[in-house]
Formats: sequence, C-alpha cells, structure tokens
Amino acid sequence: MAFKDLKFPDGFHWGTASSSHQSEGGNHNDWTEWEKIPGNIKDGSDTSVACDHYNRYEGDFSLAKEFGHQVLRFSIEWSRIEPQQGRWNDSEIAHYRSVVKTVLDRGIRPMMTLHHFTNPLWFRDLGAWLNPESPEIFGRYAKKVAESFADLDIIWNTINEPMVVAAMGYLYGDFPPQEKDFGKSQTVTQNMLMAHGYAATQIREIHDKQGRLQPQIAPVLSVSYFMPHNPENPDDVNLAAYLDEIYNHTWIRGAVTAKIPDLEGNNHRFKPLENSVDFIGMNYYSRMVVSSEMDFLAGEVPEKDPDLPRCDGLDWEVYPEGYYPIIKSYWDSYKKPLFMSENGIGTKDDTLKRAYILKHLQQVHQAIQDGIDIRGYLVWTWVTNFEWAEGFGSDFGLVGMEPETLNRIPRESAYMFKDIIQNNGLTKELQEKYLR
Ligand code: GCO
Repeated sequence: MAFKDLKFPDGFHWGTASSSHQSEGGNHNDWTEWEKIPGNIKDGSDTSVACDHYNRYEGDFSLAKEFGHQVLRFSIEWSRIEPQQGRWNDSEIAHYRSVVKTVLDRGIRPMMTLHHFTNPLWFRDLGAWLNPESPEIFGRYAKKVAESFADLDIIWNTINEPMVVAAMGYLYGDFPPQEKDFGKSQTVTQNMLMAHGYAATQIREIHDKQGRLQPQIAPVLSVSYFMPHNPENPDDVNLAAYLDEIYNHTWIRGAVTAKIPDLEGNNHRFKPLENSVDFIGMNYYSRMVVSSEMDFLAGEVPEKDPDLPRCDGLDWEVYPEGYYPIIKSYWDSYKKPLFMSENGIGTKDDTLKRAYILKHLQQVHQAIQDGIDIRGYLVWTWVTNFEWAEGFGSDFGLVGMEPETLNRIPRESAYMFKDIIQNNGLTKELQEKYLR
C-alpha cells in the first residue's frame, strides 16, 4: 500500500486525556472504597498511589509540553472539592486552579472534566445517580467550580461517558455500585442528562455574571460501532441498530435537542439543556459485534475475531474501520463540531500501540476530507494509569511508569505522536516506518 502525507487542518488540536482518579493517587470516593473489596479489581491493585499525579502534575505537564501537546484533558475530583455536601474545600480548589494554570503556563489548552466516573461518598450514600435530586446536586457543584474557575481559559467537559456509568455500574455490575438492572441504568442515564444541563447552565450563567467570554462546553460520549454478527440475519441487523440507538445516540440527542426521552420514548423539553453543547467529545476504542441469539444485556457476545489484535484485559478488538462510520453518523445526526476526546489501546506492545494510533488517525483524516468538522484528537493516555476494574493490567500510556520509582519513561509511541503534532499530520515516512 502506498502512503501519502495526511495533513490536518490548521489549528487542529493534538494532545492526550486522563482523569483524576486514574492518575492522582490518594483519593477518597466511591471507587476507593470499592477497590478495597477483593475481587473487584482484576489485578488486586488500588489507587492509593496511582501515578502520584496529584503531586507530580507539574513534571507530567512539562513532559507533555516537551512532546508538543496543544491540549491536555484531565478531570477534577468532586470528592476533594466537596468532601461533604455543601462544604467546599478551598485548598483543593486552589490545587486545581494551580493545575489549570500550570497547563496554561506551558502554552497548552486545558480541557477540564467535572465528572469522570467517581463520586463523593456522601453522594453515593444519597443514592448517587438514582437520586431524583442528583441533577441539582451536581448543578450546585458545577456552579461552585464555575465561580472558582471562570477567570481561566478552559474548555469545559461536563460529564464523561454517562452511558458507561449507566451500563457498567447499573446494568453489567462491573463498576460500583454493581447493580444489574436495566430500569435503573435508564434512570441514571436520564439523571446524568439533566445534570449535564444544569452544569452547562451554571457555567454559562457564572461566566455572564462575571463578565467573561462564554467558554466552549461539551459532554463526552463513549461511542462504539455496533455490527450484526450475521449481516444476512435481519434480527442481528435490528439488534445492532437498536443498541446503536440506545448506546450511541439517545443521550446526546437529548442534550443537543434539549429534550429528555422518558422510558416510554416520549420527549419532554428540558430548558437547562438548551445551548448546552458547543461541540461533542467522542471517545472511540472498538466495535461491538452483536447476535440476536445471545443475551447482549446479560453481557453475552459472539466470539471475537481471532485475526484481530486486542486490547489487554478489556479484550476489545482493534477495529479502526468502525471509527469513520460512527464519526459520520454523529456529524450527520447533530451537525455539531466533534472532538476526538479519547482514542488509544491498552497494551504492552508499543508497536501495536503505534499502529493503532496511526490507523485511527487515517480514519479521522478521511472524515475531515469528507467535510466533517473535527477540532482535535487526544490519545488516551499520557502517563499509564489505573484502568478501572482492570487495575494496572491494561497499559494505555504513551509514557510508561517504573513501578518502584514512579519515574516517567516516554515510549517510542510518545515520540511518534510528537512527530505527528509537529507535522500537524501523518507524513508518508512515518506511516511507512510504523505501518509496514
Ligand atoms: C473514560 C475512559 C477512560 C478509560 C479508557 C480506557 O471514561 O474516559 O473509560 O477512563 O481509561 O477509556 O478504557
């Protein structure tokens, strides 16, 4: 195959993404408690230290700067900022202000997520996202954060992957609170949609009140490419379409159209959602093949393709061909600018990691060529970190970490990504080097 230079548009944003709980160490939230229960984390690890990023963020961001980053996506930890309901920890707010300023000082744009999976313990005890008041409670947290951060030039992410919270926490029971109840997962989805609306409204109002320019606000969605196991079987085709709708589309359509679908499929206008989406963050990792002969909602899926490489632990197939169609369906459906807010693979094999990134970027490039407005691309992740229920068993980092010293060790994939950023795209030579 002959490679060509693949240039990205001027102003395209390159960088990496991470989250507080996966990298900081020393948190105390619902995940911390859950990690202590034997069997919950596959390799028995926990986040007591994680990457010690809470103390090492300056070094991590300096390294990111050396490698050319233009955007750093990270989250702030709700449980640190609001350790008890309505009680704010000013020194933690100061800490995160310094995190943001450290990013800005390096000439990098901060993309800050308010909620990335973890909940304060008091919120868990109130029933977390099943509590009908959870959207307002989250809105009050967003208000406090907006008041404290509106003077800083931040790209705001409200909620990370609401569908993953709903599916993994309330349907498959692989994340806390380990429920297996489709109805509950639907309630969580709705409450997180309202919470996003309240958060966006608060962020806008506070910026107005303080006389600041309106920032860019986005929710971040996990997307997957659903495929029928047997494309000749209409039941498989219908199942794939149904799951595509409920996993990829229902939530974001609600946010974009400011309508909340209820369990009967009726829509209710919800004013706080108006003007809540400036762009859509899309996290893509893999496809999902589904069969009508199996119970998908109970976690049953057909055997994976033995010829495709997989992500360690999570067992996701490498399937770059699914990236383009899901990007296109988002663009066609919502006509909002898109931001590839996470993409990457957990593997010890850096050769595979490099090829993964290049092949996915070829898809992104094609989508841009076809007129789709994509603003940036972030690799998950910079320094390898705690991969939720996998523990440290699935290594997504461009930068490795020595277990004893926690020293950061950039991998060849980090240098490759630097080359991509410097060239604002994939040179022919780079593709020849890593895709041959
Ligand atoms: C997210 C992601 C990350 C994961 C990554 C690899 O929610 O943004 O789940 O937290 O680490 O997707 O699984």
